[in-house]
Amino acid sequence: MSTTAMTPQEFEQALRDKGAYYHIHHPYHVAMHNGQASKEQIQGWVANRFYYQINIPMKDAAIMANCPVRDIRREWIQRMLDHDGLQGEEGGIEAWLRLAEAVGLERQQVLSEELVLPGVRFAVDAYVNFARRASWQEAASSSLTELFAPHIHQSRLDAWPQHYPWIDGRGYEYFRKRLSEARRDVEHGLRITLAHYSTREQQQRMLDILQFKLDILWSMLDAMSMAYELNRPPYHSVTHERVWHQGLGL
Ligand code: AHQ
Repeated sequence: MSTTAMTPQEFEQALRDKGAYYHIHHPYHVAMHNGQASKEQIQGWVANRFYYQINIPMKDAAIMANCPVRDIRREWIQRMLDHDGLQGEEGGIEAWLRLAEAVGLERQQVLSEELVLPGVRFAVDAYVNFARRASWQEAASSSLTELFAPHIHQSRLDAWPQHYPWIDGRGYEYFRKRLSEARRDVEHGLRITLAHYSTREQQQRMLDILQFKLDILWSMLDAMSMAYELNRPPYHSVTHERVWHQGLGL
């Protein structure tokens, strides 16, 4: 393998080539896109992805806490505001709760985390804990799976209304909101990334970090596939009852 550092253009292309492993290609996502998902599978996805959404601001706060550079923090803080909202501006977490109601879920049940699968919780917690322990640059660059996010949000806006007329269209506001927010995030994340990783070894580490984040997104859908496609939810061989625990706040 070459030891010569990639040019910024080559490095960015190597990052974009990782799109081949993005969760848009996961069978669960493909089924939702093709109109083959049941109401329970859509609801399960929304309730489990809620746990990812409410952890994004804490992931970003961890990056902020580790970052001594004021100019970086002034830009990065916008991500937290995008999700937590501001007085009079609902934010992404509230918009996701509107999506939950639009697919027929009860707000309180989603907020309770009763439907969050262990595999989803482990994957999301791994992301937050990585952001707490890694350098702010490495944690910032791990958000670059969003290179591929505008496409996935647009694909839902294009396909879901026709396949799932039972979903209240007001719930799609979250996806519309992310189209521009993700593009802005990527522009900032790329600037940090292309400036930080200069040797070939460092660039390879960044590709490994991006694969780690791709694994997080992919394994979340694996857990949902077990529960909602294969009908093997946690402890299915022991009880028909839902077995869950309140988050430990670790
Ligand atoms: O809604 C998503 C979101 O707010 C974020 C923040 C960002 C990060 O900091 O890692 N990643 C991300 C993503 C969101 N939506 C996912 C989807 O499939 O709807 C995609 C995901 C990402 O690509 O990382």
